[in-house]
Amino acid sequence: MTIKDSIYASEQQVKDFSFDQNVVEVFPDMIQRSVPGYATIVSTMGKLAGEYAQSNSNLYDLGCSLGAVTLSMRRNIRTDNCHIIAVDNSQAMVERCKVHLQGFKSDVPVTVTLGDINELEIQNASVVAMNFTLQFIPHAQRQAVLEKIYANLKPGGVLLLSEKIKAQNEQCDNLLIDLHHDFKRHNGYSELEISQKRTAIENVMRPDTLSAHFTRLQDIGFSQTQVWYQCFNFCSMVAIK
Ligand code: GEK
Repeated sequence: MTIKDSIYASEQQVKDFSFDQNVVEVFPDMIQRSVPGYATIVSTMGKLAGEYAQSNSNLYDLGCSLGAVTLSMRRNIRTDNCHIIAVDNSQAMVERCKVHLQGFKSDVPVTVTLGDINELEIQNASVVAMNFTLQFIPHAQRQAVLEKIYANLKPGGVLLLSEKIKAQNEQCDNLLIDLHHDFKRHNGYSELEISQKRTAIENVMRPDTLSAHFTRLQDIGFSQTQVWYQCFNFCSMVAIK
């Protein structure tokens, strides 16, 4: 059963957003009502993982939350001897993710690990998924995280990267933000909820522009980079080694 997100429904002293137990309880409803195209993004990341998974390799779901992308990748893997490693630095998320994954059967092994992506060792990867996670990593560490991913991806391997993005100028950025807030209104969030969530998230989630993403990915060495989904300020990319 999905529990409705009402975390910011009452007026409160807004603290910085964190992925704690309260968020875990409502997370499926929260992400689905807040991220345009979330279901499409998750299912397509699974399909892309199925295309690019190489036999005898690891697939990573970094910032896995409750394991939606892990499940989607697992459903699509057709090659032999693949192992999915799902990582999150929220203990509450990891615990719930383990329980959630037990509800589904598959021959593909999954390891769910509590850990910080900044310190994680990545090995022998054919697919690395970051579905709205890089945006929570401090700017100063993003380059190093992506360099580590690139260095440990097999040739032909892919990074599947979804991010909230910032537009190139203030006018366009406000336009995308307004459209996103309309989407949230349409999904039942009140003005108070929208504004308190915005305050909670602004210090912890810092989006980059699309061109900053592309420049960084190309500088690191990815040979192909492509946006395959965008709705308002939410976008999903694939970067091929
Ligand atoms: C989904 N991918 O449902 N190390 C590990 N995990 C982290 C770190 C870090 N340094 N920083 C943040 N996280 C999921 C949705 S949510 C996106 C991802 C959102 C984790 C954090 O604990 C949270 O679970 C996740 O990244 C981001 O497809 O809620 O907007």
